[in-house]
Amino acid sequence: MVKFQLTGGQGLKMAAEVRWLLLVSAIILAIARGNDGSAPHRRFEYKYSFKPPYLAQKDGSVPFWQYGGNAIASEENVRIAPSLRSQKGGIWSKEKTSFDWWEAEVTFRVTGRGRVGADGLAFWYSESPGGHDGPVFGSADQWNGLGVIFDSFDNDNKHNNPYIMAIHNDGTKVFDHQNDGSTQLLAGCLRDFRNKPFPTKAKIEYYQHVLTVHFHSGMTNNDEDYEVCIRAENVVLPKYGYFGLTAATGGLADDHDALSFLTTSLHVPGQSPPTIPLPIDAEQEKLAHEYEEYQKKLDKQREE
Ligand code: MAN
Ligand code: CA
Ligand code: CA
Repeated sequence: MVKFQLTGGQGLKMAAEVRWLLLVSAIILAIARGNDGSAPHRRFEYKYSFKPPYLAQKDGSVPFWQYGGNAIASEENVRIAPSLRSQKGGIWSKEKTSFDWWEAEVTFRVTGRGRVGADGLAFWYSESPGGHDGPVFGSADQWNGLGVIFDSFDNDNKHNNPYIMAIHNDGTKVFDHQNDGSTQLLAGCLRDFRNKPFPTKAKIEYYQHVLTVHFHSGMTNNDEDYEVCIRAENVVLPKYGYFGLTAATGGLADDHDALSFLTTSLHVPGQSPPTIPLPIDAEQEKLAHEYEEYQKKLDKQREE
């Protein structure tokens, strides 16, 4: 029998080379992960969120948001447009964002008696608020930013609605309502979101210029049942913007209700942190103060 054997010296040299190679590839992998592999740091952004209970306060206001048109807010939800003809409504964050990347989870219901309903609901991230009586599902046209539109009604009669689509606008595009924006969309997916047993949900993520839209059909109340609807790379949105939801009806109508809007800012690991954190004592003092102010406001409301 012939045995192949390396001399002791060669074996050691090989082992050292293999180890070196492994180390180098591990370092390369680690660097690559830092750029796009590792999970972002997440922070809940209460100033860009609303949810029940006490979504609206007694005076009808939604903290940190303004709404108008035919929108009505209650403690439970915001009816952005009701099931009456030619209605338009909208709700927009009062403040412009100050973080680069984000995720917004919108829980909503589109419901109506008809086999067909109209016209739909839109999520917005745009450089300036789009108001509540514009031509694009209640919002202003030629917006600068992103619209994710839940278009119920098949205006172009292509038998492809309800449809979910993302439209990126740099302020120049005029939305083509007659053709359901079919030549303008970045990407989309055919999904029925009307009259579902549980609320439907959309998770819209913008992280390092990648836009992802996940959709939950509302067929279950299981949070695991999200599906990818849109993924687009190299998306460049305005650095900061306002979040909004608008809805509209036309000749046909549905109720368009938003149950919650939850925003999370996303931060690239190892990059400049969002804010310089206060020392724990100062942070607690600040929170205590904010709580006290909030309590005062509640007491005052109760008196009234
Ligand atoms: C009418 C018009 C359209 C609208 C449909 C459905 O045809 O108001 O703009 O899309 O009704 O509401
Ligand atoms: Ca349409
Ligand atoms: Ca269509």
